[in-house]
Amino acid sequence: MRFDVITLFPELFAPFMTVGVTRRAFESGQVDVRLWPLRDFASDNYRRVDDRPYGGGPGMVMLAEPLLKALGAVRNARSEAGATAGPVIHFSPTGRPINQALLRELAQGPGATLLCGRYEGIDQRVLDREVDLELSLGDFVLSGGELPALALLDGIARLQEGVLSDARSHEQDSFEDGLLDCPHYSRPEVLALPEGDQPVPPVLLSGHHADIARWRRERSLSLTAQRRPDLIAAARAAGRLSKADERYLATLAL
Ligand code: 9WO
Repeated sequence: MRFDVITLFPELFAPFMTVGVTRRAFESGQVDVRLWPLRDFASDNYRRVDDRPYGGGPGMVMLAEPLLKALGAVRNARSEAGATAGPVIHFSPTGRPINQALLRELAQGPGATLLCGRYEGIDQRVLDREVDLELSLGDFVLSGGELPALALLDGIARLQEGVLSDARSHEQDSFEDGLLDCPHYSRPEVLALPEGDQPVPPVLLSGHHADIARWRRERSLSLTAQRRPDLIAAARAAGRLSKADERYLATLAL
């Protein structure tokens, strides 16, 4: 699949796309990311891409014309390459919250065009005419849409075939049940600390795989019940909780 990213800061992308388990997906072209430096689409001699807002006030607005030119160039390039157009996505706290179900959908599609805002934002007429999907990482403000774009690309890259080992894909299957993850431990068995030693939960050293699986499930259930009761309700409504899960939840004092 192909992602076209329109941004004032294309140099932010390579550092994330050349490291870690997702590197393979980007370098193989499984997730083919094309960067479109917005300044290349400025029309005046100063390569201007922003101007003052009508109505006054602080800050600058991203000009419509360079953005429309860039979007046009992306559309042509995708069509020429035989790629499906795909949605144009803009990142904003007013957008729809990104979740794992949306990442799975996008990971199965043709990709998208990612529009990264800067300054006070993009001329509204561009958003009205061109944007299919506004996506949010949560209720906070950043200085640009590049980090949300990278978050989306990272989440999609790790869903590609062959990026995670078999064992980890199974782990991911268990996140398909929509619960928070259980805690993880590794060596040493006892961590010596000034405040007192911290042992690894003994069940994890027992070698009893069924007991370990049950312990992990119960840690997931109790953490999710405490922190995200909405996810417990959703898992229950979707029939993703077993009788054993329900019995365990009933023992929790909430
Ligand atoms: C900023 C903003 C603040 C309050 C209410 C709505 C808002 N929309 C935007 C916005 O779209 N800003 C543009 C992109 C330009 C300035 C930097 N941008 C941005 C995106 N800041 N924060 C985000 C963002 C995107 C997704 N999830 C969280 C924050």
